[in-house]
Amino acid sequence: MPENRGMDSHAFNHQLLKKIEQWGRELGFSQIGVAGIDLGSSEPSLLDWLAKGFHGEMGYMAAHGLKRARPAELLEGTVCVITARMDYLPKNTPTDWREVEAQRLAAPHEAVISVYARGRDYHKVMRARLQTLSEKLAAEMQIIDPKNALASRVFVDSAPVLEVELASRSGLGWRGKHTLLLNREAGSMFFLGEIFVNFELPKTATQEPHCGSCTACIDVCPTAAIVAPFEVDARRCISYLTIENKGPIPVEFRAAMGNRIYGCDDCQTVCPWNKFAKRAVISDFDVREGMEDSTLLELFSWSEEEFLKRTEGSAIRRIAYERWQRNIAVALGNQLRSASQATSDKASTSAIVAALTAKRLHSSELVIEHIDWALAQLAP
Ligand code: B12
Ligand code: SF4
Ligand code: SF4
Repeated sequence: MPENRGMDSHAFNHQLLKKIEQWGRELGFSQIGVAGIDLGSSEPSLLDWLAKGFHGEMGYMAAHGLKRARPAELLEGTVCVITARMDYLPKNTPTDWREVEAQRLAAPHEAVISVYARGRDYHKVMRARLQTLSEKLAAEMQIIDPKNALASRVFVDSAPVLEVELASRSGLGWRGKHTLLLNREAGSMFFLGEIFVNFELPKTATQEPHCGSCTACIDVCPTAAIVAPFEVDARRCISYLTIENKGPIPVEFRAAMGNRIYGCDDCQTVCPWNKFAKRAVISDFDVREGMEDSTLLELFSWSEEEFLKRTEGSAIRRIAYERWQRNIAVALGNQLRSASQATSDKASTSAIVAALTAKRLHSSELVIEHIDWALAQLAP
């Protein structure tokens, strides 16, 4: 605990928290909280989730064992965690965006990329801003007491941290039945990040849950991935299938993917609390060209070079060109099925068949298998 020139430590820590909140706002964060480090009550359900194999190929989820629920084992000396959330709806999002997203999903030729991935990669944005926040804090601590250095570490979506749990314990919202964090004023369209620190701050109050008897997210999920309230089998989730899964997409989920080619927002767009979802205050999440309102055929025509150019600084680049093509091939198969069933849409049918057949000549085995599946969707 830094010495504080006569002020009692309680008042001092409150004042410091107010400063952190102020810096947070200046850096584009929507809310700051503080959580303790005892996540012991989450350990059984984390272990249960892993034991059921719900993490699929995400080996890193199991690799850290219970360190994930024990912040002080991840960074020695951690006594509390500063949590932050950042709203990410792009600035130009229309008021009726949930209907607009539903219309996109209903138009089989459209390429649907999850809203969070249409702008700059949030890992980069959040990490850089949390790092700045942490540096401001370190400088402040130095002024107060040069003998007490801040030891801290910044996390954004880092596998070893139970982010939703920390955020919910620090009052940034409550955990919805889809397992994501929800907030009365902001829905769930925000990212989470944390700073682990080696000094005490006043813990912020938790929020009451407000899901009530609603089950909209569970009912809407195209692949029944929310196997029970608060429990997602990642292996069934379209977000996992299109982003994390490196191999073939299991055939049983391909039709349900529809035209979703990167991530999925269904359980969030249907959530009544997302009426209150907020636009980002920074421009990093502005939609990049091609990431909204493109057709599947347009995106499928990108060469690897074009893919790399267009996805520079975007989270989409993480899946690389092969998985990008794999995902679009599946969505094109779904478009082909609906176009070939509608007798009036002969032009689309032949354009899709031509694009798939041409790409097949220069693709990897993985992509070829998905192209063959797509071609087989042509109604007789
Ligand atoms: C792995 C991961 C995924 C996996 C698994 C998701 C999942 N629900 O577990 C996949 C790839 C599917 C995924 C998808 C998405 N993700 Co993700 N993901 C993560 C990551 C890295 C870890 C989550 C985790 O630890 N899961 C493991 C399980 C055990 O943890 P849990 O769900 O928190 O489980 C707890 C409770 O559910 C409870 N529990 C478990 N079983 C049971 C059973 C009962 C009966 C009860 C009562 C409770 C209970 O106890 C568990 C332990 O606390 C976090 C970042 C992080 N480091 O935390 C981001 C994170 C959760 N993801 C995020 C996002 C945005 C998404 C997507 C919306 C992206 C998209 N649009 O495609 C989707 C949403 C899918 C969904 N409904 O979850 C954001 C969520 C922000 C928010 N507002 O909450 C995070 C926090 C990343 C970030 N830094 O912003 N994700
Ligand atoms: S992101 Fe999509 S597939 Fe995953 S749980 Fe939500 S609705 Fe289901
Ligand atoms: S859709 Fe309903 S049950 Fe699901 S998170 Fe939102 S309020 Fe909760």
